[in-house]
Amino acid sequence: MDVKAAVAYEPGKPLVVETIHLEGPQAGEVLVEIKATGVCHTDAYTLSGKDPEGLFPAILGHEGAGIVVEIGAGVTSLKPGDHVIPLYTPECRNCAYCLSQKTNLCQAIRATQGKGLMPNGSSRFSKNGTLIHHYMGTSTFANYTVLPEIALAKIREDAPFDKVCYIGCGVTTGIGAVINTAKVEAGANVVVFGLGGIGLNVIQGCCMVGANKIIGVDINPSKKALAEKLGLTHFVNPQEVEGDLVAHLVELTDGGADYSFECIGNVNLMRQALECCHKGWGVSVIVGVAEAGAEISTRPFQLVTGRVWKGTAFGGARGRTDVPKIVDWYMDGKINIDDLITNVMPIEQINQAFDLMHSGKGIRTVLTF
Ligand code: NAD
Ligand code: DAO
Ligand code: ZN
Repeated sequence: MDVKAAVAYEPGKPLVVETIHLEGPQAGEVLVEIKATGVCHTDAYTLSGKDPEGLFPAILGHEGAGIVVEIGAGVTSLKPGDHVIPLYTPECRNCAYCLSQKTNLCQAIRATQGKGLMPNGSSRFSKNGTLIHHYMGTSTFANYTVLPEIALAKIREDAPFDKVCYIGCGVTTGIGAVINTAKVEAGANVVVFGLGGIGLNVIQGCCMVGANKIIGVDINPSKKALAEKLGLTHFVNPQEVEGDLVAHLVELTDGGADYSFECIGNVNLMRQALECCHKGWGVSVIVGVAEAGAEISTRPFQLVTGRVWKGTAFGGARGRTDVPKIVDWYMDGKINIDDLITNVMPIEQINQAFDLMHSGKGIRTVLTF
């Protein structure tokens, strides 16, 4: 079938919105009509050419929501008409990783997903016979896309696509980092580095679990107001701190943070996030994705004296199980998504959406089809 897609032909070049060819779903696969998709920093990172796993040409996009149109042979958990959110971290419930119950990093289709292909090693996208790669197993910058059944979370039908698409990455990553990875408890003091599309969701997660002090660190003061609306108790602009930022944060938290989250992707800030944690028990979670080849460092004595360094992917969420629950939280008014979606525009304006993101204005742009 012909589909409308934003094609990334070359690193660093604008996306081209055009008609391309999409093959129907094969065994274990599902054809989905994408109704809305968010634009995330990870798409921009891959488009920049800095992502060592980035493949071109490709259909980027991993934060979508849509409707099942057709199912391939053997698909049992979904039917045409179901509303779904694509999962870049699938959940097969059958591989050693899923069965371990210790991680959300399902490996069932990892090898082919990383090569921009469907599990049988081929792509469903092409243009004039030339292969176009899938991306993160999702490729939501197209009005129709094909995904493995295990990479789709079925959600309720009254949830608005142009809001809940954000649960496909940012919301789940931020809230999940708090609930699943750090397991922040009521009364905890928390420091969040970076108050963007991820960090703001860490704040709402902290607020949900009843954290005490929720301290946000950001060089952009325009992030303060929305962060406060979501539960931030203290805003720290490092450029206005006299002296050492870590010492300032330790003082603010009466001896160190119980939990900290790095939501920027900067290895120097990852170190500060660890070192502002409380001696003996403070846990620091790395959420931001640093540039390929970057390395973190600290004095080992930081760990010897009880601080713990962790990381999280997709907030530790098991997508098919957890995403429908997060959609319910939104529909029940327990989490705020509306205020974080600062721009909605048609897919034709996708390059403007990337420009907006790079400008630091707004939080999330959602594209509609
Ligand atoms: P964003 O650009 O919306 O937010 C980043 C924030 O950091 C901005 O508010 C910016 O002002 C602030 N900032 C930048 N440099 C700073 C500095 N030196 N000191 C203090 N603040 C600074 O980005 P985002 O969408 O929130 O994504 C954050 C990171 O999370 C990215 O690296 C992204 O790739 C990553 N990410 C990780 C996962 C995961 O599963 N681990 C999922 C999605 C995104
Ligand atoms: O190796 O099993 C694996 C999974 C690797 C991908 C995990 C995703 C990490 C988060 C990247 C940012 C997502 C937008
Ligand atoms: Zn699995």
